[in-house]
Amino acid sequence: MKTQVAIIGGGPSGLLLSQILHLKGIQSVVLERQSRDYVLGRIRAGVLEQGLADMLRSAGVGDRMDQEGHLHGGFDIAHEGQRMRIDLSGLTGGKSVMVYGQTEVTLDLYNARDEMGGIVVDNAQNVIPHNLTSGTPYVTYEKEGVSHRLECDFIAGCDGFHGVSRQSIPEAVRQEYEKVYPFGWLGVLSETPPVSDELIYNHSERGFALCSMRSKSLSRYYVQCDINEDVENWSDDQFWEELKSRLPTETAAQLITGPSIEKSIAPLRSFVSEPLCYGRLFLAGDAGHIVPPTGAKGLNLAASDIHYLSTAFIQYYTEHSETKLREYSQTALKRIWKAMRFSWWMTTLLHRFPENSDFDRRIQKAELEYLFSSEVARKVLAENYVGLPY
Ligand code: RFL
Ligand code: PHB
Repeated sequence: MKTQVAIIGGGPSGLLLSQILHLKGIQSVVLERQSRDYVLGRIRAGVLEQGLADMLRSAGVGDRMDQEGHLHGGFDIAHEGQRMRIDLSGLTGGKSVMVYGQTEVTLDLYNARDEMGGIVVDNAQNVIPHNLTSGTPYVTYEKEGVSHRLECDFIAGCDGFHGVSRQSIPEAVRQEYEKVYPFGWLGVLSETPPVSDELIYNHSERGFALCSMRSKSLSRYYVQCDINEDVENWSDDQFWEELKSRLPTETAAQLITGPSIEKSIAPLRSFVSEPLCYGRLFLAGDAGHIVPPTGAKGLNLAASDIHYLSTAFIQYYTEHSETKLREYSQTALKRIWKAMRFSWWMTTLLHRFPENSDFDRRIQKAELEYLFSSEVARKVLAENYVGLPY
């Protein structure tokens, strides 16, 4: 088989890239290790920046998002029993975020690829990129015991943090920057109405908690938990009790609880691998970087990578110029590091760090009080939360 761009990974990065390239007449094949049901069963992000929402619209996959998603013009931060609204729209000249699940984005992209005859190979095993520094790269994989070889002009590594693409770049070429946080997030999805119309990020002595949602009847809640915690040790009742203990009293009183329909623990990590390219291989999304979920930036960063990378491929195929491909890593990393800083800052602001000294705790309290008292501080937060320009 031969194509122009071989895409490893059928998550949001890979599917969006394939969809955008298709609309410009550029061929691609997506190789996904898991089954489609597995990919669509993963509960992940819920907050889309305007830049991503606009990209989905111009890629022809924004209709359901516009019908079923919810625009949020603000969110709350709670601290010491007080709730403070961050008026995203008022502080950013009218910008907002879209609350629409990553699962739905992925489903819309799969449906669009199917309708347009896109090739997405699922259950592709042992995917290996080859000949990266030559003009003739290719990818080998196995499906149902049969070996395949996919020849291509370029390889896009969109296979997430645990994928094969980043590992294919020689260690001597890769520079990795990492910060692992000493806690995780225990998340619950429940068919209950959200406790509030907008998201609430809660700082409390017992640790961080987030009240989020997918729709008017589907809630997503998270509590900071120990990194070594086993999800099996958390009954639904325990989860709700812990969540309530971290919310302002009035908010806790309004919380409607119910059985969980999904419960999982995610570790928190900041990670960047530089550069994002090696020969004809280009990394995008979680394959090249990870942020802790506190700033809601992971999926949105994947989208900005795909914006830069698709623009570069389009330039290559329509203008025969490699300029943007050569600049891709540098251009994408500039925005990535700003989102790294913001996600680290929001995580530091809102979590309980076991190793923190009394001094560290007073600084954290001062930082929260500054945010509650200064519109300038809230403006900086809002500008980053809605998403920096591409
Ligand atoms: P993905 O989604 O991990 O997809 C990669 C795909 O590659 C496949 N794969 C392989 N395929 C072939 N061969 C191999 N060797 C392969 N290895 C892996 C995988 O099966 C998978 O299908 O990466 P992508 O596309 O770059 O997308 C990134 C986002 O998924 C991620 O950044 C976000 O989910 C992060 N995130 C959030 N981001 C936001 O922007 N807003 C949020 O509100 C938000 N909340 C979250 C989050 C992530 C969370 N978790 C679970 C880490 C909340 C949570 C709890
Ligand atoms: C979510 O709804 O899953 C979500 C929302 C905001 C975040 C992280 C996760 O910052």
